[in-house]
Amino acid sequence: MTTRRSVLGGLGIALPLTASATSGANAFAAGSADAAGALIVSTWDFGAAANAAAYARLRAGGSLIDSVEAGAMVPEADPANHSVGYSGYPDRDGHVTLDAVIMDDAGGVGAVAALEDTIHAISVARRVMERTPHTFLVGEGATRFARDQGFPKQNLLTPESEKAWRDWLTTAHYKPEANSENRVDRTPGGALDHDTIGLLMRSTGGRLAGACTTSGMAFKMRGRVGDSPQVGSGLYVEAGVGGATSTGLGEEVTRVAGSARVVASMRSGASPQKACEEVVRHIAKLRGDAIRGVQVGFLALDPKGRVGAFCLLPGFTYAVTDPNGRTMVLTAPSLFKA
Ligand code: SD4
Repeated sequence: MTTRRSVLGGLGIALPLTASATSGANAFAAGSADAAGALIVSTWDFGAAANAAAYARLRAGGSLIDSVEAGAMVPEADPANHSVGYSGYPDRDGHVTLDAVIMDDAGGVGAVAALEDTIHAISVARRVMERTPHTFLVGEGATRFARDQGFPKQNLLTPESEKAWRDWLTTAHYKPEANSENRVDRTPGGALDHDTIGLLMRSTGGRLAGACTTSGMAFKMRGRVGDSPQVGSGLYVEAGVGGATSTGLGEEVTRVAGSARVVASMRSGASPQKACEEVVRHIAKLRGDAIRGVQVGFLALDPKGRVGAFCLLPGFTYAVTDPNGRTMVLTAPSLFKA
């Protein structure tokens, strides 16, 4: 065992990393990442619980993909989380529709969008990756595939979420609210909550994988798909370079293929922190007044374990879990003050 320190990019935060001598290639070939040196990052405060599940899965011998899936499943099953999976706020027609993507750094990708009646969209996305010749299934086809794969049909609209939707219908005013993900005092339906989780993980050997899952923007138009399930927008992972994930108003991320752009910037030599900053600045320049009051945040991780996070507005938080399973929730710096 050797001990080294990794500085969380640009933020001046140091985490002890206890790395074993296991080579990355060997660790990956064995299908298991070594928990001794693994690092997990995910979006928002509730990422802490997801990281804990991902860490536990890794410790139990799971692969990187097993672990990111296990992490993403936590908010999907949480009835208190009103926009991932169970109890997610519905679209404006009253249907809860889920978007998810999972990705490794060896070209494995699976995604679903507008999936219905199925809690664990991330697991269906994984089946798309592993059991179909495709990378992305949507709508009725995705839902049918979930049934074929044995995922139980479940009503995701809880009485609380249904009430929120019915209350919202009285005004039908659609205005995404920045940082609603972290509000615990939110009145159901009073805010356009959108609790996406994007989770990135690196093994001791520097291999990477990620997952992103959401029910998207509350009260969205039927058929709307955000950034989250789109490879390159909500998530992108590239071997030897890094991974990135996004949260916030998806349309502003999709417009610029945000996560792929963060990784491209890292490929050109930028640190994860600088890469997140470059893309947020680009969105701000491109969109000008159109993004006033809008939140977009990126989180990035590279094979060395450096972490970057940056957003448009103050309030974007993320959870980092070190190789010993200790988790910190940190606040990302923002481009604008408010
Ligand atoms: C979307 N980006 O569907 C997602 C929403 C989100 O935290 O990130 N919420 O636009």
